[in-house]
Amino acid sequence: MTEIRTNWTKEEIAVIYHSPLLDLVYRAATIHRENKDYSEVQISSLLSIKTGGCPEDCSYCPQAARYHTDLEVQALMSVEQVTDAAKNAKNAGASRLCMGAAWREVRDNRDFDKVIEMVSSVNALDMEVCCTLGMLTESQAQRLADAGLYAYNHNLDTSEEDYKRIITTRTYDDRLNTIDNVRKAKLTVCSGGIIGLGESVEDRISMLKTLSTMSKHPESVPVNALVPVKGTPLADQPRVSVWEMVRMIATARIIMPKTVVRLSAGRTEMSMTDQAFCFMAGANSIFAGDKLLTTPNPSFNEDMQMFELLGLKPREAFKNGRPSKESVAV
Ligand code: SAM
Ligand code: DTB
Ligand code: SF4
Repeated sequence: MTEIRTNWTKEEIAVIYHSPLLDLVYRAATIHRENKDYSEVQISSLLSIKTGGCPEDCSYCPQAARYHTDLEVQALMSVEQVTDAAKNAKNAGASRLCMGAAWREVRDNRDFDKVIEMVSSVNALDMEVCCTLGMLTESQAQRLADAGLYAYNHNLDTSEEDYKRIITTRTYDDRLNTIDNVRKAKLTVCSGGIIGLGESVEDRISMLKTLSTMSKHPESVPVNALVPVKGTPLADQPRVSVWEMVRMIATARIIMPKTVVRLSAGRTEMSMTDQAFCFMAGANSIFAGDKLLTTPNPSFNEDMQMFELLGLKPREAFKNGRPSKESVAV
């Protein structure tokens, strides 16, 4: 078994990232096969439970109130609506539902009480429940855990050095602090980033270093390609090439061998061959369903055809135990 290291240096990560592409993919694929059932892919379904009107200034995000995007703002959904959506996602083959809210942070109010009910009700369907609600205190993380939450998503998005260029309304330390609070509540951590924001390769390596030197690696690392949205400051960013996605995924796989690496936003622009390369490089999770939070995603049917063609199979829920057990793996 591959050793799990939390002392990676930027230099070591850079050597891996810049190695000849096919060597990189071969090494990542080898590690993937040693550590995981490489044909199993976790399917998460995303649901935007509260859309738009966010006070933050994340320059990639269509949901920030200050940018003029064509987004329809929607108040918090009802518990019934969320439960119905979760049943549909489960029937379509998703083992995890990730509920996203366009909030800066969670507040201890009636809306949070409602989210707690949503978590219990989706958990009762035997699905892994994930939330991404912005910043959290330790006691809020604990309340979510008590309600049956499995994972909390909180992305670093880019490097610490590059953060202020992308977001000014919060700091990198705010982000790391929430991730700590999530860990203290014994939830699993889902944290990754976006490529194509105009960052340098050094920024990508720096973000990978932050993730891979956490005292425990995140159980999932989403790798998003920027979906440029009209009205946001990053609307005119060129799309990243698939080879950059492959390099990010393969490097993440090599330095965090047990982590679920999610090929996240940006799949509508990728061919099946492109995606096959990402799976070869160690990606073992996707977001499935026609929509991410607010932007399009390939349909379930297309994805199932791709799985069939590539010989991949959806991973069942709670394969590594429930969070109430002491040692939850990924
Ligand atoms: N408001 C919460 C927060 O920021 O943590 C949760 C929702 S937020 C939309 C979740 C993540 O979506 C962001 O951290 C970012 O990584 C990703 N995201 C948002 N807009 C994106 C875009 N246009 N392209 C790719 N990823 C995006
Ligand atoms: C993650 O890393 N990517 C997802 C999820 N975590 C919450 C969100 C992608 C959002 C893409 C833009 C949108 O659809 O609004
Ligand atoms: Fe708000 Fe999250 Fe979008 Fe930032 S990424 S504007 S915090 S919804």
